[in-house]
Order: sequence, then structure tokens, then C-alpha cells
Amino acid sequence: MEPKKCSNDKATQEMLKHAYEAGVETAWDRFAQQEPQCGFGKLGICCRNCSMGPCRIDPFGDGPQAGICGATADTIAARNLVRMVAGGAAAHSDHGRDIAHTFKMAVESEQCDYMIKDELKLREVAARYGIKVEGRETKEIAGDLADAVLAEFGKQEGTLISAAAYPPPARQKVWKKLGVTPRSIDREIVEIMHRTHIGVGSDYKNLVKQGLRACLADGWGGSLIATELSDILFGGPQPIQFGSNLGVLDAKQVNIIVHGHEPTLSDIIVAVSQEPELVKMAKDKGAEGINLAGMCCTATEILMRHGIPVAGNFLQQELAIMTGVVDLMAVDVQCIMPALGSLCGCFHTKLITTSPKCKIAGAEHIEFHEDRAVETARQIIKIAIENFANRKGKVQIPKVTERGIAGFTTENIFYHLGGRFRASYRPLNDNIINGRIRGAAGVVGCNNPKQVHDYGHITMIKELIKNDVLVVSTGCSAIAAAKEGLMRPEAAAKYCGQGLAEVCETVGIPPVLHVGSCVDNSRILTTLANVVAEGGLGEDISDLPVAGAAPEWMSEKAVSIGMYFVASGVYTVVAEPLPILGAPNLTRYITDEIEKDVGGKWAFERDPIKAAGMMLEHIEKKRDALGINVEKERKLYDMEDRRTLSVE
Ligand code: SF4
Ligand code: MSK
Repeated sequence: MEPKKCSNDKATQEMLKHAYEAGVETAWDRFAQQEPQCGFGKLGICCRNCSMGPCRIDPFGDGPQAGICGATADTIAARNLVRMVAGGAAAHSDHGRDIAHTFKMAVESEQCDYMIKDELKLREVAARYGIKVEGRETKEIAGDLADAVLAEFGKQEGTLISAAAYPPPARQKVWKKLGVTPRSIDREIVEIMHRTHIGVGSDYKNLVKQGLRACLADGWGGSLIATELSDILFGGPQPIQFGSNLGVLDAKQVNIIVHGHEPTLSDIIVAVSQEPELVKMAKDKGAEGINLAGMCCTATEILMRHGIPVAGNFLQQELAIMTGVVDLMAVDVQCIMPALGSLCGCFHTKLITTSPKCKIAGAEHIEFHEDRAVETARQIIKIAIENFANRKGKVQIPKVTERGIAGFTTENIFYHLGGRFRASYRPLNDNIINGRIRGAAGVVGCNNPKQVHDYGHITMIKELIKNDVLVVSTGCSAIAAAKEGLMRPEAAAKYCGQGLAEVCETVGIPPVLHVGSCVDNSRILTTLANVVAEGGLGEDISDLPVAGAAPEWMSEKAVSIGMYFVASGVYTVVAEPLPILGAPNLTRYITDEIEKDVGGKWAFERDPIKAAGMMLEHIEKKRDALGINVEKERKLYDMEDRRTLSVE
């Protein structure tokens, strides 16, 4: 395979060439081996929900049009789709639950290695949960908040507190009318599994309805809890510089990569990795020091808060091992390829699994427990140091790195957009209203070998910012943007349309704002709620000139995220179609009619330029509806004009 046809990223291209020469298999090779992929699976019309099956529907109409139980294509595809939502919502929400347990331990235990780092945010979040904050001690408030959020997972009565505390009132009315206000986080996921069991629901719209309720329990529930409590425990991010791509690895140092999604262990590894005793130990072994880097969303968690470099996104995890300099990779949960187990067997890299939920054949398991966090972190670092001497074979580190700024959040975004003029969302709203910024787009999600690695993210983002759309990004998409230099403030002058460039240059922000990991897509939701609350752009998220996209999605979490964007009123474009195209009525509903119910809808488009065009068209449509698309005489700005420019 031609590396340039696999990836847009120079470091990845170099490593793929190296892999082919060394005869080492990667995800791209395994993808080729899977071709042609199952057509029934792609169209979503195969079912193995009971042992009368597996059943499949003939998409051409000549063969069976129902499974043995009578389930049609629409029923089968809807059941499969909402089970994907359940998988994604479960992954995010279980992450949120783990953070909530750590939070409770930090509050209750004197010996705990964690402490509350952001008291201001604690008070803000507690107030949202209806907890009295005035005149109370931090510990009391935190104790009440821990109990309140943990109760949200298994709540038996009522609806989620956060689903009433964060979204705009108009949005809540939409959910209430449709009957999709989330009740409890676990319940919605369990109910999907029940409703999709043989012989329960067959009405595709009613199945999707439960998918909507579960994804909302994720976005405005489990994911939101993960984000809010992580900020309280590990500190609310602030804009911070970071380096990205495989070139951040250093042949002369002990290299440790943390990979997966959760910040609990990785944050402690950051804290102890430069302890003099450990650094001395590394030097005694002949290394110059200890170099910590991240991969996927664990990377994002520690880069947002500590500026730790990110070695790469999803499809680069195997390539990092192939550099020959990764002495240890510690993984927690999600997006960790099982292939790493056998791959590490061919290199000197120690693969360490740390979560009881994720054991991988070929990896050593060192179980992480919050009450022994520092001890476990030191143990892992020492294994990496010991392994430094075991390096063997060729070292191949691409000399490719890029710098950028990350660390934007719902709480700090407005300080930066307001610059020195005003610390509120007003400047953002005003710049959207006056048309300098046409709107905003959330470009998020994974990599997928079906698309040229990173090409979809970068091409779409460049097209959006060229057309004055501010982009916020998370997860592997954000890593792709960073590697391309789109998170440098200078990117504004190079890539943006005149209006967006003026705003970015005036306030000193990049045109692509890194807002965090996959669970931090909740930051996009809460930012949108704040934009609505600021006023002047309608009453609901569905009124805003915004759109969402996942140009290279692959995980079930991306389906849940896309669905909660849609359910929150956001037009959302993905490249690889959802596996529903074999079900005509369901496809029509998801990509069209659902807009009448929730104000958002899905669209599928593999070409990132065309997809960006669809998003821009939607943004302009919303601007028209808001009455803010007033024709203005175009003015060319000279330096004098720019100096006098106000962003208010
Ligand atoms: Fe076939 Fe129905 Fe069983 Fe699915 S649930 S495998 S369609 S019989
Ligand atoms: S890590 S879910 S590949 S974004 Fe969050 Fe990346 Fe997608 Fe995993």
C-alpha cells in the first residue's frame, strides 16, 4: 500500500514505509485483508439478536424482506443503531462514573492521592445541582456533589438534574414534548438492551426515541459529569502550549506513552514522572531523562492541563511502538487496539494494562486503584526505566512535530474571545451577529482506515475556517488539527477568511480551539447553551448557526456523540454513513424527518469539502432565519483599520 494513500500525515507516512520494509502489520494492512467488507453489515440489515438467526434482509428486494421473527430492515437497522448508541453512551458514562468515585474518595479519604484543585468550578457545578454553596466548607459541598452525581447513574425517579440545569429551557421543552428527557444514565442504556431484545419493540421511530434518550443521558449526563468532575479534581484547563506528533519522542530519554481515555492514573504519572529519585534512576541507566507523551484522549486530558506532548491519534498507536524508543505504554480504557499486545512482543516496549475493565493478551497487568495512585505510577515509571536498556533494533523517529495551543473550555473561552474588552460571551455572539464569524462548527471524532488518515479532519477544518467559521475540536480530530499547525495563533492569518482572521488576530487565539477529549464534547454542548443564554441568536441551540461533524469516525462513542448533537438541535455530518442505508424509512427519518422532532439531523458525506459546504449552507440558512444575514458593503482592511478594530 502506498503510504500517501493511507495517511495525510508525514510522520505516519514515514512510519508506514518503515513498517512495510520491516514486514510489520498495521491496521491498514488488516483493513485491506477485510476487503470486501460485509455488505449486509455495512447497510445495517443483518441481525443476530437471537439464535433463530442470524438473519439478513436482501437489499435488492428479491430475497427475504424480514427476519425469522418478522423483523424488517427498518427494525433490524434501528435496533443495531441504538445498540451502538448504548455502547458509546456506556463507555462515556462509565468513564464518568469512575471519575465520580475518585471524586468521592478524594472528598472522604485523608490518605487519597487526589484533591480538589478547582474550588471555583466545584461551587459553580454544585450550585447547578441545587446544592447550597454559600457559607459552606469546600468539603461539605464536595461531599454533597459526589452523592448527587453518583445518584444520577442509577436514579429510579424523576429525570437527570444536569439535563434541567445546563440546556436552554427551550431545548428542554423539545425533549419533554417528544418524551426523551433522560431519566437516569444507566437506565437508558439498559432500556436500549431490553427494547432491542427479540420480540420487544419493532417500531423504528420508537427505537430511535430510546436512542435519543440514552445519548442525551450521555452528553448532558455521563460525559458532562466526567468533564465537570475532572476539571474540579485535576484543575480546569487554561490555554497552554503543547507539541504534537511522533517527533515528540526522544531517543535519548526513557519514553513513556499513556494511552486510552481516563485522566486518573495519567495525571498522577505526570505529577511524579520528574521526581528527582526517578530522574536519577533513569540517568543511572544511561538515559538523559524521562519523557512522557500521550496518545488519543488520555493524551488530551494531560495536554489540556499540563501541556504534556501528544505523540499521535488513534491510527498512530501502533506506529509509536515501531519507533523502537517507547519503553513503556500504559493503557487504561477505550480505543486501545488489541493488536498492541502482539506488536509489543516484536519490540522491546512493555505494554501495561491498568484497568480491571481492560486486559489485553500480551500485556502485563498492573491494576490501578485510586488509593494507591502514586505508588502505582512510580511502579510503572520504574518498569519503563528498567526497560530502557532493553532497546533493540532500529530506531526510527520521524522528525515531525508541530506546536499549538490547547486548553479552551466553556469557562475560559469567553475570556479569550472577549480579550481585554469584556469577559463574557457577548463578543462571540456579536461577532456572529455582525458576520465576522459566520458561525461555529464542532469537528470531532476518530480516525478510520476507510478514510485517508487525518485528511478528512484537516481538509474540512481548513474549508470551514476559510469561510469564517470558528472551529472547536476534541479527541483525535483535535490531534489531527494540531499536527497540521491549525492550533497555532498564526494559523489565523494563513488559513482563515478575513472576518475570522480579524477576530483571532485581535484576541490572539487560534482558529481551531482544542476543547478536550471525547467526553469533553460536553464542553461543546455547554458552550452552545451559554451562547443561547447570552442572547441575540435565538432561544434554542437549534436556532444557532452551528454544525457538527465527525469526518473520520469509527467508534460507537462517535455514534452517541453524533446522536446527542442531533438531539440537542445540531446538524451533524459524518463521512462514513451510519450502518442504516439498507433501511429506507429509518434512513429518511434519521437524515430528514427527525429535524421536525429535535431540530437537528444527520447527513452523510465522504468528501470533506462537500461536507464542509453542507455545513456552511446550514449555517447560512440559520443566519437567514435569525435575520442576521444583512448585506454589508465589503471593506478591505488596511493596517490602520486593524489597529482601531474592536471585537465588541
Ligand atoms: Fe432473526 Fe429476529 Fe432473531 Fe434477529 S431477532 S436473529 S431478525 S429471528
Ligand atoms: S480517542 S473515540 S478514536 S476520537 Fe477518544 Fe480518538 Fe475516537 Fe477514540
